[in-house]
Amino acid sequence: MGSASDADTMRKCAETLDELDIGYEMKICSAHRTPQRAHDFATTAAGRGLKVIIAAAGMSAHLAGVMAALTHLPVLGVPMEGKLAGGLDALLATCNMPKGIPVGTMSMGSHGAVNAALFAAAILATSDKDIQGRLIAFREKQAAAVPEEPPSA
Ligand code: RP5
Repeated sequence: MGSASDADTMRKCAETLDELDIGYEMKICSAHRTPQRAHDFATTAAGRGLKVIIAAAGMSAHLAGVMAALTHLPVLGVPMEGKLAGGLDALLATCNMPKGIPVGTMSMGSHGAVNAALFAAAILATSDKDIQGRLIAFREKQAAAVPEEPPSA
């Protein structure tokens, strides 16, 4: 994530990864304020065994794009909600990548944080049957928790 101020939102991502029993590391590395740290994180990620990078940033959100430029690993971007048009700036900065360097952009804020974990799980599930099983179980549990009838007024 780009800032400590993103942590509350990205804890939703961590909680979802915990539920799926998927290991992760959480770091603050800003494309703007700590560019060397962001560079080092991305360039060492594959060698350290990471499989997917989830990059959360707000405002002029370059973190996911910078990560994607520096590693062949799949990068999922989570735009943080913000004061300018609710965070539309971060959404556009994260998703509108030039061809050649893709970022899989999630929805904004906590919805995107949870979906990033689920999308990462889906990527990992293509080559890991245990994760696939846990992801399917998660989806079944989620479906079972949705009532068929709306609450009475
Ligand atoms: C971005 O700027 C961060 O990802 C954060 O969402 C936003 C604001 O950062 P702070 O000023 O709260 O540290 O780099």
